[in-house]
Amino acid sequence: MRGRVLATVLTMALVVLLAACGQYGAGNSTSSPTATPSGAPAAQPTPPITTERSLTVTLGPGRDADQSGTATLSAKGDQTQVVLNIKPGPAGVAQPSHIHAGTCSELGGIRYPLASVVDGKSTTMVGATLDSLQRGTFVINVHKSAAEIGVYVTCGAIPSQTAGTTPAVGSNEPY
Ligand SMILES: [Cu+2]
Repeated sequence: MRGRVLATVLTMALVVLLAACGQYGAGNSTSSPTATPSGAPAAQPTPPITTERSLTVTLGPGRDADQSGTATLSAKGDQTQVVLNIKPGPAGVAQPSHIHAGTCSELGGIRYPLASVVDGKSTTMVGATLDSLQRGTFVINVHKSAAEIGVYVTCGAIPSQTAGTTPAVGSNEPY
């Protein structure tokens, strides 16, 4: 008799406990899907600068307008800093600029986007070595505005590196 009462009490206690646990669990079940950032460029730690090589590219008149100037490319470890300094366009207007494959007369696809030029200036860290930028046939091209992307205002070719006397243009293109 006494044992049965105890068993009943224990059973009820267990039920209460389970119910409490269930409620507690339900109240706390915050199923937050951990969104993994995709597509965001991984912030690369600044590598030690082993080579301080830089070169200046002359940006001539574009196909449709003339905001000529210069681009300075500086090797920064496995990145390249690209600083554009061209004739300013309309004040405050962002002018899209890119490193394109191809030549200024035959522009290819965008290889690396650059920070839009504003008031003639733009600075970008490109995730490619200066060496690799010089192994292909690349140009820097600036557009009039986002709305008038088809209007080219300045362009200049990144000089290709030549191994020995034979220009190996595009032969080592890793992309
Ligand atoms: Cu472009």
